[in-house]
Amino acid sequence: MFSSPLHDRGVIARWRPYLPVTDATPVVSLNEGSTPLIHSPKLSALVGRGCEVFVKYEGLNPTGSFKDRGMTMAISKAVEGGAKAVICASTGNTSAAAAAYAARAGITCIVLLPAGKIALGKLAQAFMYGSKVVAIDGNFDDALRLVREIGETEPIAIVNSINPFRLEGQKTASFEIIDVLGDAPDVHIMPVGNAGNISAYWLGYREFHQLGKATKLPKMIGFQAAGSAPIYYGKVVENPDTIATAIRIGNPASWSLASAAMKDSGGACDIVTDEEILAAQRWLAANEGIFVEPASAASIAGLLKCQSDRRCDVCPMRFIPEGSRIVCTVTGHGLKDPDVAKDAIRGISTAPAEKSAILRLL
Ligand code: AN7
Repeated sequence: MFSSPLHDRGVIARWRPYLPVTDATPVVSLNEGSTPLIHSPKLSALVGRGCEVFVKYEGLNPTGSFKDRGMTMAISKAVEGGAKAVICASTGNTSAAAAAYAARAGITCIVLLPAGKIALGKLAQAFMYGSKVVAIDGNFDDALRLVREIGETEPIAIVNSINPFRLEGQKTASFEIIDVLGDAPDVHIMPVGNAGNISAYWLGYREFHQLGKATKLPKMIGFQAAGSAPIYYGKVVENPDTIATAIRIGNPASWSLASAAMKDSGGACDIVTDEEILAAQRWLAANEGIFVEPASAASIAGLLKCQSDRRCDVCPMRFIPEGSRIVCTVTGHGLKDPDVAKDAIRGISTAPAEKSAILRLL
């Protein structure tokens, strides 16, 4: 199977033949991608029935989320097109990636954020990477609408996932999974917010399948947060709400592409509650040593919901078939959102600086 010595030079270097770039494209990269696909024995045991579960740990990208894969493409193409400034709306991770890659390219980055709803680590990134930050009195959907309006009249390139180069970059995660497993998995589970990423994975899986690099296509199962689940409910959510602020989105831009991915693959769109998300986040950190942000834990919460002893009303599969290879994408690093970990920190024990006192506490 395909193995490349370019894996440490970023997704454009590694996957160049499959991306819309030419020799004239100035590659703006932070060596993103080639993230680990970690086998999870405990999740495999939980699912049972001979299934094997792997976690695609996208939090290990340069800015701590999968957005870097799309942003290396979007910023490279923006610079190729002569852009001096880029703009995005974001729930935090897109803006972190846009700010970092724009800094690398030496161009201006403007980010519109829903005020008060951005995890602390992501807000810190937007400022540290030197972007112009505007917090709007509205939610992500309002911010994206404003970005579209600004893009119509101003000479500023939009780097949200409505920019098709974003999905092109993000599809490389599927290529990497096929590269490691030697084939596509049977089932792929991931969180859905603005719905670009699941659309991009499906693009990547289909492309490698058509090229004969995979013998099958996975069933794509997307999980939305119960309070922000427009695709699941089939209607725009005016006031989306969830602890998983990354996917607090009521009117996803890639709605139809994502719906097609889930339907055409024989998968499904389902929901997980905030309680299920937080429990899965803690479980994954404490049992597999993988700390992810709440939105990412929606994948794991979703997998637990798909577990073999619970018949699913939503999914045409009803059960995950015996012996399935399952990949869960965990999209962002746990350190992005330190505030949600505060409850865990509250249990801290204090002791005088003496060995005996410490041993008494253990
Ligand atoms: C950690 O940063 O939409 O379904 O503005 O940050 O492709 O939107 C983030 C989305 C999942 C959902 N996990 O992906 C943004 C933004 C994390 C995320 C998603 C996001 P999409």
